[in-house]
Amino acid sequence: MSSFKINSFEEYQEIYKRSVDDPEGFWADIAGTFRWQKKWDKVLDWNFTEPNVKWFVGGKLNITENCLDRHLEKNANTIAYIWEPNNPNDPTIKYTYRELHEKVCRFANVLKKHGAKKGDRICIYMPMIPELAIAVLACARIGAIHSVVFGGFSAHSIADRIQDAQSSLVITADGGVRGNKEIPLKSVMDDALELCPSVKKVIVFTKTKTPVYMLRGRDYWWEEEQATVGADCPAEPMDAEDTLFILYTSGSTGKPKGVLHTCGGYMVFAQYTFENVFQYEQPEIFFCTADIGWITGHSYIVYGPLLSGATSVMFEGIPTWPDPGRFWDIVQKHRVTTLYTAPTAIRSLMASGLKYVEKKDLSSLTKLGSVGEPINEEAWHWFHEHIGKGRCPIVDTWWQTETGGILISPIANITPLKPGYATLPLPGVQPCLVDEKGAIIEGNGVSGNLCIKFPWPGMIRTTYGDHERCRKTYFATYDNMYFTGDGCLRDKDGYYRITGRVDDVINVSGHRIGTAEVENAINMHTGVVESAVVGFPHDIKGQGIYAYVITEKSPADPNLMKQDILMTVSRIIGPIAKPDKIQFVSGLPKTRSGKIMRRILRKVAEGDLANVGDTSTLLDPAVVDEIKAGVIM
Ligand code: 6R9
Repeated sequence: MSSFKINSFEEYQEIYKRSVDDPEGFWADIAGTFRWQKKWDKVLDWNFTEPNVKWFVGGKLNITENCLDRHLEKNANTIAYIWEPNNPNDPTIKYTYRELHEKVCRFANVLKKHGAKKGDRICIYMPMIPELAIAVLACARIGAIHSVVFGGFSAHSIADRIQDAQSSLVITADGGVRGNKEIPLKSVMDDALELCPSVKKVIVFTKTKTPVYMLRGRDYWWEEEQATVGADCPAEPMDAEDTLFILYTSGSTGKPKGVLHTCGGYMVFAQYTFENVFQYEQPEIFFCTADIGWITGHSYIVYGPLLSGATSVMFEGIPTWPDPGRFWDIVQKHRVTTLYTAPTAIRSLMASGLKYVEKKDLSSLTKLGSVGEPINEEAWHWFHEHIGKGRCPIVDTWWQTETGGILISPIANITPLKPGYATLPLPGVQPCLVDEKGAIIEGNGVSGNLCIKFPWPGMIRTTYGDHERCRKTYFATYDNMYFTGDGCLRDKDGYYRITGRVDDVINVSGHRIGTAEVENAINMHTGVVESAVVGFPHDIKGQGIYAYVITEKSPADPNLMKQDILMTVSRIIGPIAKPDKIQFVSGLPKTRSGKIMRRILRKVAEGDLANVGDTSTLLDPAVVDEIKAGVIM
């Protein structure tokens, strides 16, 4: 396959060194293996102060030519996707690269027919069906910017994202199914669209045959439209630094931000990381269990595997339906070789017991992967022993929406593993640990805040519509460095272990949720005066959400009030942001300047009542005793 695959640990060390000594030469060699309509003039232009980062300046390309057209000559009949439906009794659908190419081109023509053009923002709100990948690629084909919104978000969240991006077109489905739950996607979208005058056209795919409202002149059926267009759609020439997509993610402040990625750098980084970390080779079967609504799905269900000409399994459902053996059934049925999943899924399947694993034929597996949150050693060992049968390496891949692809991870079968460690940076990635004052901590056996001190092609370029926010969030904390928001330790061997967020972001089942976002949602409830939200350790989810809530008057029916608050959060954000625990309090621990001391609230939520620390600087230290007395364990 490609010429940039690392073959041994010695080679890793050599290549890593070269990538630091000569980053431009290193990345130019990798980029040279792609199909460019015009070669770049300059590999890299950058500063981290504005910030302004440009890769492959002056180059022209279309990522879909690299994902699809490039494979047609020799591998047109290779399977691109094996789609596994939610209901195991429904038929599997397989698409070859040739079929996928045709479907993407056809749907791209539908988008064009409805006025979509280069630079337009298109919101995609769909279930995990092949048409979601097709919609994403069709946008890229014509140079429109896709903004995929996870199917579990509420109308309110969708509206925020559509308004922020000023999307003009929406692609959705009548409904979706996950487990035994049906999600009325179009109906949720209709509610969102009441608030979104920028949207002129909506294309609706028929999935569940749920009755839907179809507004004349605005709403069109996917199936009908695609019958009216041809299958030939030349790829729009894109500048390497033209926008490929926006993906919204939570941060410390209330409003999710639109992380923006560009065509050239993201493309190079997605394939480079996919092939190296997973050491992918045809005819392996790669199964990433993420949803395309998150970055993991963008990079390792859509772009990375397709760029590599890989065969992937795409799964519509959830790991626990019809029973907690579903992943293993899929592995067995499709002879999956590489399973890339999240610690939260592993812990939940582990809790269901071995009876769901024992009779399954997992002999096809050769590699395992983990992403989304730190993997605890118990889950690591269970995954290694009971799923990988001791013979499959686990690549614990650390990265973020903002990084576009994997930054720190073992390379399968090459990097010596250590449970709980993301191990070493990929060549081309220069991490460092920084202390509170911003000084780089050298040497091993140290810990600090994780930063990256040199650009990599897949990195965030801006936050959509608000460059200052991007600068402040990622480039202003420390001079000349990208700040990840994660804490990290580097052990005596130089191995990295990510310890979790150091900002006000909670990682619930691998999903990033901003505490401020949840607080804003809780505060929307009429009876609520103020709230404070913190994370606490949760056996399955990694972190759970603990909310301290001050109400106007003491609730007559506290249980009902809690239900109301949960409903409110579901409406405003989505079910994933619902607090696990709600404690009613009469006040919050605040400093004299009015800042909530979250450190104290975190300690209480963790149940570590003895170690809340110094409370003498609080406005009202007595409130801490009340909070401690009412803690929900
Ligand atoms: C890809 C993705 C990013 C945050 C990140 C960190 C946590 C992701 C991890 C991990 C420890 C790993 N995270 N992978 N922590 N080990 N292997 O998850 O992107 O949704 O943006 O979340 O997830 O805290 O900062 P995103």
